[in-house]
Amino acid sequence: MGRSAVVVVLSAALLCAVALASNQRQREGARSLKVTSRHAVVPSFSESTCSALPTLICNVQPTDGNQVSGTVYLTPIWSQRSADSQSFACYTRVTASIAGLPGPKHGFHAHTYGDLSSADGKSTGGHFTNPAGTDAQHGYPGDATRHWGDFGNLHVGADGIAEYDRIDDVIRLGGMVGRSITIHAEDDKGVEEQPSGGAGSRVAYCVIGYANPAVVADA
Ligand SMILES: [Cu+2]
Repeated sequence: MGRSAVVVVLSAALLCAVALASNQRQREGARSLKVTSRHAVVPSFSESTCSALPTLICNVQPTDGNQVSGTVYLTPIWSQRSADSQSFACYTRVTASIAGLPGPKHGFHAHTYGDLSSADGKSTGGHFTNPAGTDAQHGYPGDATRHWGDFGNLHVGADGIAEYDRIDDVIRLGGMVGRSITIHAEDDKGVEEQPSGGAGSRVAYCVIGYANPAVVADA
């Protein structure tokens, strides 16, 4: 094979690897503003009802011995059911900006209880599963099976901040009030690691509550 042919083959392989890594990050929940999946549990709100739903906030604080801080927002968003669909529905956009995580990846979940009384974070209980009580397995947010609380992983950027922004097509905004968000010391391994992704100890947590609209408008 000539030298230029080798360069072409290597370039194609590199492009392939980049595309695969990007897909994996989306599956894990790093960033996806396209609704991708087949979950059909969103309520049939009208656009005006959807946009009138309250924004939720979770002010992240560290568990004992950690230095994590940041904010998570859950906001209603009227969005296409899929990239090529003319049909819209009311989904929840989850955004976060978190400092103080060593990286590279940290499990990011909604847990069952809004109880921050234990310094190690265990008082938040396990993953928030579907309130209807299905026996869904743990997974990443883009997987066919997942818990409501499975938000995947936070990816820490070069600046040390973990940014997260994705439209979640499974959770219902109203069902999240009074639950918690928990950030783990290690990465969430997804469906391979049942029942909760094997993400290790809890380094930060917060209670999900109603955001003050005046403060959100100023932000
Ligand atoms: Cu968790």
